[in-house]
Amino acid sequence: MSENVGITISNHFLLNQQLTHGATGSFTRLLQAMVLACKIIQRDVGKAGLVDVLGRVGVTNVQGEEVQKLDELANTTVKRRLSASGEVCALVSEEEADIIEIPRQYPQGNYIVHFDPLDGSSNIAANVSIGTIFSIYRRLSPSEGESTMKDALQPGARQVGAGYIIYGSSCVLVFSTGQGVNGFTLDPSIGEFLLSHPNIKTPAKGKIYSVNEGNYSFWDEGTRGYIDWVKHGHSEHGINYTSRYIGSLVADFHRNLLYGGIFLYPADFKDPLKPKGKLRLMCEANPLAYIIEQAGGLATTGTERILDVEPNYIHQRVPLIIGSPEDVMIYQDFVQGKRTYRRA
Ligand code: AHM
Ligand code: MG
Repeated sequence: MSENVGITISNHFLLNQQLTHGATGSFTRLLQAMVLACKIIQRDVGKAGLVDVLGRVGVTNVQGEEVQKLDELANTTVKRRLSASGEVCALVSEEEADIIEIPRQYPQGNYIVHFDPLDGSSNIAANVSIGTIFSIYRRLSPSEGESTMKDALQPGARQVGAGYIIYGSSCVLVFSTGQGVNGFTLDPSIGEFLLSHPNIKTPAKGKIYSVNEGNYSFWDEGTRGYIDWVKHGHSEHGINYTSRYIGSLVADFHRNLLYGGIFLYPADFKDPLKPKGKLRLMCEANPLAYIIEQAGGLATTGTERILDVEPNYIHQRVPLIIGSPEDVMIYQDFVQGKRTYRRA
């Protein structure tokens, strides 16, 4: 175990800043604002059943889904804290249709952050783990006036940092700035995130597969073949996969990151003319793809590395298959027709 286990997240940021030649502290201030936002959201999530924040408000967000009060609180909190950091020039939220401009009273920084303020929010009423996901880019042309759609639509490979917070049995923040992945757990008694999971590496192969099998009949043949093989073919060799699916992306991802395995949200053909994924490229797939690659795993659409997908619009959806490298490679073989399986 790293001797740094137990250090505070602020200390960790400062140590990293000192190691980065020429660092100005801007990025550290941005991360600290994100951490503060998440502590506030954690407090609100923890009180969900006590105050009148639980339940629907009867409006829909830009994705056509019902927005819940906690989504709005989380969205406002992230927006306010990041804007006030003075380090961002624009924000993009899963909850808002357009790029969010930074109010004039704050300095304009050089970073753009995409975020999903409260992922898995349909689970709130059942007290299931939910999370916040964020993805950080440097603007393409510093100090050239207002940031543009071009700044907001960079491929995931250009991220300079990404992370998520899981509001679960404990509150854990996992992030990477391109030098491995670290996890911090909130100690509520002192209000600090402490390094609890240094240098996370995902197992090369896992036993867990996580997918909403209710969509089975709407998948492409390769995906159906892969899941059939996972359930029936693989066990013929004496090794069994086990199924785990929470329906809360951060929670499903976090478990598989630590234990090994594969998470799939493939495109479905409910509309045969328009196959599409459900998860969003910019605020869900890219940040988790960045983290899994930093942890030794892979993330693909089935045919393309997630981090190489060229974004066309900020709320673009994409198939996401992510996890242990050997498991993801086997899935790709099925989707690309190099492997097939039919149950006898
Ligand atoms: P959202 O709560 O931001 O809308 O996120 C979408 C959620 C993910 O957390 C989760 O992986 C997925 O939707 C589950 O979808 P389904 O219910 O179709 O299995
Ligand atoms: Mg989401």
